[in-house]
Amino acid sequence: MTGTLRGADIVARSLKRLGCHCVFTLSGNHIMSIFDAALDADLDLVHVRHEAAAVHMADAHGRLTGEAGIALVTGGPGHANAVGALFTALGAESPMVLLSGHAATWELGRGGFQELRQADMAAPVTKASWTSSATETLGRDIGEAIRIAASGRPGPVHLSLPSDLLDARVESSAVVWPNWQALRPAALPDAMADKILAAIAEAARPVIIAGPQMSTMNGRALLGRLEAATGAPAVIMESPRGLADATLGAFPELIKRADLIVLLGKALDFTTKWATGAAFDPDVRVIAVDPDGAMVERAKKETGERLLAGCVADTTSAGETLLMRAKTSTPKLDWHKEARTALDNRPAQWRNIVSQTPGRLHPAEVFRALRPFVERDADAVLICDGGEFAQWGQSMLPVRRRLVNSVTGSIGSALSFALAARMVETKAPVFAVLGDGTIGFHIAEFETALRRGLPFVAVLGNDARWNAESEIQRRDYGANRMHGCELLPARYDLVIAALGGHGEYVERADNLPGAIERALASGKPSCINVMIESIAAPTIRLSP
Ligand SMILES: Cc1ncc(C[n+]2csc(CCOP(=O)(O)OP(=O)(O)O)c2C)c(N)n1
Ligand SMILES: [Mg+2]
Repeated sequence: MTGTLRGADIVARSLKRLGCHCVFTLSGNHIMSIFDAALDADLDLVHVRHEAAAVHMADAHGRLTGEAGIALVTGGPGHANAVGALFTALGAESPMVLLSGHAATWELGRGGFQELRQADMAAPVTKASWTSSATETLGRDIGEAIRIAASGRPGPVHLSLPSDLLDARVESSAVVWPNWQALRPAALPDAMADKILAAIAEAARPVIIAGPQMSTMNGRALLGRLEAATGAPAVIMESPRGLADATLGAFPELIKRADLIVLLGKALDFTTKWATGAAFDPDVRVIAVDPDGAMVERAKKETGERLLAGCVADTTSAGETLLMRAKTSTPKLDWHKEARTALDNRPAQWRNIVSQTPGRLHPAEVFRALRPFVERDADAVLICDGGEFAQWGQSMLPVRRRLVNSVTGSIGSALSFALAARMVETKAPVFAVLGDGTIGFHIAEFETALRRGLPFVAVLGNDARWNAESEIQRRDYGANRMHGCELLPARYDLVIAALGGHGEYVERADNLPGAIERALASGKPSCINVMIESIAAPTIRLSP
């Protein structure tokens, strides 16, 4: 006698079996059976205030742990709210799965409650997207979703779960449990690794560009070792600002001189300006190593004869193979030194730049004050989100663990990221640097953080405007045509205090260190509302 099992229990148990103990979720009719099943399966439901926030949290969990984060939302409107946030996870190459409740199979095509073509809707922003079709195979579907999310170039996967399949009971013996094993990574063949290393050795000015997937502590460490072994500066490109990402210092001047670019899991796209045109030496050669054959093909199409080699291989394993076989190559000391000088370059005047407006700080003043707090703990997590203000933070705060809103440039994820980061990192400080426009997207997640006892410090640059877009108006249409981007200089700190968190209001630079200290000491989710000047993001050049 084997007994029967309910679909929802199969889902909950499968998640547990696969090591997913925590699910970021928002309730809804279609998924209440899974909430019920979570009790017996001992799943921790972190319930949030907007479905997109659940996706952002699963995204942050995926990026920080390397293991798939799970978001669970209800069908129809819940799913629709969640989908936009998948774009961020896709751009960040983050392993995560969105599980959405779904109208019952018997309702489909008949105007069922919240019936929507959910899988079609999520398809463009996921690696795979489908609807489960039988109760018996729900577990297998979940295993498959997680496997796809974590394999090759990681990314989001969507699975819709019709409510009748979740409610149905099936014989336990008929259940197909997930049999998840990571796919063996596609290896970089030794001969190809040697060819790439030889090309790097022969090049005078090689640069290695890695994709967002490498933006983890392990990924950064691997790139650091590869750089040391080959003498080729290795950078991660994960910002929509592309070559002009302030994190990369005077990168445009460096890349223009490169004679070889090795793309290590970095898709040739708008951020790299397709390695073509005025930003590059017309003869620069390119090597593309990518988990996705389509990206190798794209590199061939974009660079033609200049593509020295292209190979499908998983990024981390390719990096490890290169490192293992790089031992004999000779580092290029001069080029490497020049490159590091460009990448680490920050204008000297940033050290003493001060605001010209009473009652408002310059962004550089904010990050000069924040830097010692970030540097206190090597495990600190930094989150940067929004427009111009956060760019200063990205540029001025060196950290090992950083989450940005991805090459998609989709703003609004910072608070959700901070909350999820605190669940992963229980000791070191978590700082979220964001703009006043951006905080509005998910400010209610402070309530989630308070309810769950998850402290972090949000450093809010309040210039009472969506400045990134204002700057575009100033540049393209003129200072007298700037409109539709102004906001109130609102007291977001009081909003957070009213929710029960810790709020600080700062108008003077000398008050900021004390405010940061108090926010950290409060042990609460905190918001330091810093009134700032509207200043464009920095651009960094070697010579002024
Ligand atoms: C989801 C989304 N909506 C809109 C935009 C366009 N956008 C990019 S930055 C920005 C302004 C951000 O304002 P704020 O957070 O106040 O930062 P600031 O630029 O003022 O420092 C906007 C509207 C976007 N990138 N993503
Ligand atoms: Mg702003």
